[in-house]
Amino acid sequence: MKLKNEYLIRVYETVAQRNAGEPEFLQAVLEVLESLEPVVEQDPRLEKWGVMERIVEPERMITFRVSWMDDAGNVQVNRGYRVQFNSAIGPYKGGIRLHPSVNASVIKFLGFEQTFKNSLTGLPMGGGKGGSDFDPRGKSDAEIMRFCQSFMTELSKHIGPDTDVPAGDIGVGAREVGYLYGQYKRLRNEFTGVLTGKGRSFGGSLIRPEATGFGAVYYTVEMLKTFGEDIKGKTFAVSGFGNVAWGTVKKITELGGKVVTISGPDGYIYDPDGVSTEEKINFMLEMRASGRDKVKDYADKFGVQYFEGKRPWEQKVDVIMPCATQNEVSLDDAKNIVANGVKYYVEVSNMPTTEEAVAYLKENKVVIAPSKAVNAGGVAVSGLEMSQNSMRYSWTAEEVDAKLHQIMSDIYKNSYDAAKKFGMEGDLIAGANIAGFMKVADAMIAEGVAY
Ligand code: 2IT
Repeated sequence: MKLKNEYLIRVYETVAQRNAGEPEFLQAVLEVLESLEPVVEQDPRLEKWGVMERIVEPERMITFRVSWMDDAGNVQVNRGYRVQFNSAIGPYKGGIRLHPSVNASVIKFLGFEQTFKNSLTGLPMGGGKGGSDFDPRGKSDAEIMRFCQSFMTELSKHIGPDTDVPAGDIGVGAREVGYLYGQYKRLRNEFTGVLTGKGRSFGGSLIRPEATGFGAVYYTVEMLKTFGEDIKGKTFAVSGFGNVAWGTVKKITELGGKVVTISGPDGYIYDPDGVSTEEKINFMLEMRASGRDKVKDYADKFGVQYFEGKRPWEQKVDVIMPCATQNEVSLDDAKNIVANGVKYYVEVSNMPTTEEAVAYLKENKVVIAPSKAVNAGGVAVSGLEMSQNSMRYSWTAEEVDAKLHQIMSDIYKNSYDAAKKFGMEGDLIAGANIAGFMKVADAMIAEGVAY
């Protein structure tokens, strides 16, 4: 632990004790506290008003049983979660993740990160996250629907358009949001913007499916500008083939970059011509819809190399963009990245880098762009979906895309400036943490010690 400030050490020790056995949550908290050290030293209000010990403790955490019946008539039981982490600047907002790896630690790390990310967008959204250890892989459409209905039956008691607005995340796309929304409406008899990422016909925003990936690339373009570089002609290693990877690949290709890898839980593919034709990019959607979760299907279809059980970080490229899940880049991967002379490392999935890997990349002067800034475009367009729902109106794709673009440029600039202000110019991780934090902290002080 690199913390030196006594107050922060005390705060972290309490968090570590209170959340023992939750490594992802502690990892996310420690990274933020380390970045905030210079801020805490300069601003005595933070200790006086207990901002740090409050901000690391969720306002509320709901855990519930989700029972549902599978197609064979067997009763299945999963565990559901919703963490309502921080409401200082707006209603709780954040996705629902359906994946066997979901547990309290994962949900809390995501909710904690979401608080700062949502603040960075400049839109009035607090931090929340939810999910279940339900595994959508191999489930029928009817099973997915029954699960979503059961999950929402409990969740509906805790959310609302001015209280908490869930959305998608890993394992939750338009289909699942539709089932969740339908059940909420049936229980409440209210047509409101209680979820985002909805289908177009019932209040979804244009560009929401593309938003996370597009936003990540807009951020990357701004970052490259700082170094006098252009995205055109650059090669990219991307992981995953889900919604986020898809939007990222689509926008990189459109702007003249070339993505040479995508991956799945089974391994990765290397496509020297780039995942760049419409057919190839659309095939990512087909692989996702198939529910097989195998990127080998891409290699079989397009006759490219497939690396079973490996991750793409061993390939020599200009820019690395992990788009799959947390801690998908280890110290060994970081060593490969440095050995290959990669200069830019852009996190797109939430907290994709282990602590040791971040430290190694930093030591070796790789430019690191942090996920809570880079992937904020997804929740930003969710925020715009909330605005449109409140107005009972919808913007054109061009209007939403222009707002997304502006938000991402502002996030880059605000992060860059915040780091510079505290003597850490070029540290985009610290910059994002500081810029996201300040707004939430100011609101928490202004609103008094209530939560
Ligand atoms: O991690 C994320 O920011 C999301 N899964 C999107 C959350 C949202 O409310 O759109």
